[in-house]
Amino acid sequence: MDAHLNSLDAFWMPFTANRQFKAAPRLLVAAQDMHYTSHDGRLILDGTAGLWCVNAGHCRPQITEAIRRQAGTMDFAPAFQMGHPLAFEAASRVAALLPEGLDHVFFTNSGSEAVDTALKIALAYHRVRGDAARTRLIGRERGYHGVGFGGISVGGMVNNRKHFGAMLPGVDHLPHTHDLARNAFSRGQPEHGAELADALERIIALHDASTIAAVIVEPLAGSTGVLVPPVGYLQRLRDICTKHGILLIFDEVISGFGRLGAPFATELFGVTPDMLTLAKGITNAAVPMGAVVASNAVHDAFMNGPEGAIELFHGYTYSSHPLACAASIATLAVYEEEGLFARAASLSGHFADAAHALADAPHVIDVRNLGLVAGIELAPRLGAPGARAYEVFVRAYAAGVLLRVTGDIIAVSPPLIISPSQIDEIFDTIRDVLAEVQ
Ligand code: PXG
Ligand code: PLP
Repeated sequence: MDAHLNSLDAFWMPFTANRQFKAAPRLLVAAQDMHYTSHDGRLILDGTAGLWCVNAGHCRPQITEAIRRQAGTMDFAPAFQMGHPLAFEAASRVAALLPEGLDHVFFTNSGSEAVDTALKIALAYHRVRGDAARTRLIGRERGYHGVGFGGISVGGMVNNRKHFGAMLPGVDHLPHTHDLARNAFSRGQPEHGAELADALERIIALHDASTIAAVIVEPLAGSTGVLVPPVGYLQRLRDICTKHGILLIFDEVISGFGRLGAPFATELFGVTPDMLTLAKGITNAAVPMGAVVASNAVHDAFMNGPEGAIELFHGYTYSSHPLACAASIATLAVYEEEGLFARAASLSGHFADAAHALADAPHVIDVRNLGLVAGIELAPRLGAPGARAYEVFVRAYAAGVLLRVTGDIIAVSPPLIISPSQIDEIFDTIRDVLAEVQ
């Protein structure tokens, strides 16, 4: 076909109402620190850190320079039976941010690939230990683990699953922890719901522990509307998994890298999984990258057998891509030099106050928060679920603030460099917009 460079037709957009968008496009053309610039020249305050990923703010010179430098030094190096120094350095630096014993990092290019990788490692782990009957995987309702076949199988978002057939066999789901009747307007962790973890015991009683490989959950569920774990829930999952020899995987693609006011959710909650999955903030989103961090016990189980044997038959062309490694090393340095995880913690009180001030705004049925994440749930319009929140999103963008909505829930997750007055600007804009929508 002829190339019509200004046509919007060729790009099939992900997770987008393509026809609606192309009729009234919203294009971003530049970004710096807390702001995007739109194609019509407006500054847009970034209330979502891109898609929960630009934790240090946009176009930070230290990160941009590291990528530029690496692009001119070595564009690509194969990672299969070859190595390059930045891959080892990036892995060491990521491991150093995590609790003792989570010391081994496998690189991918996205969160979805990280999830599929972690599930494959879990299956292979049991097999290399002679426990090959452990093949069952347990996810959770309202979980989001990306869009690979593994991720949608253990995930719990109906629309992401129902179009795609049978997916992986042998998957069960825990109940989600969202409970407005008991926990609406909780500040921080909700009080009720630790007992929902006991559903795992019932799944185990049904199938027998000897058939179950792993449980995967987001410590804080982001995509499905900011579901904060009830007090005691994650520890109870950990205890049950430990008791039955089941691996526990925390998907920290969103909760990692300071989002919750700690380096990772595992540290914030004091619960240590056997593996965790990372992406997004690992490079400040400047170059795509994901990772699986494995416990020493998981990793070491593979390091038996003949020395010349490949231990894990898995990897991507772009695992540990040099530009991603350079971006990650620079990103972690910015986080550390600017104390951004501690900054997120110190801003979280003001952020919570600003979010909860919306409790009496029109349509609001819940406000919940943790660290620098807030979910504001709206009553759905009769017969049109999601329509009200979508209108809030469109109007807020017109008013100069980028939000993210899922169903009728507004999610706020700004870069960790945000100022208190910018926090106010986001929530004031939401309040103004809520007063306008029907
Ligand atoms: N796990 C979790 C917990 C995630 O949040 C993924 C895996 C997949 O990562 P990739 O890099 O393959 O997209 C995610 C991604 C949103 C939104 O606004 C959330 C994500 C991605 C895009 C939009 O809710 N989370
Ligand atoms: N498809 C074909 C035909 C390939 O050759 C490869 C990799 O060599 C892939 C898919 C996988 O691509 P990637 O390693 O980027 O995930």
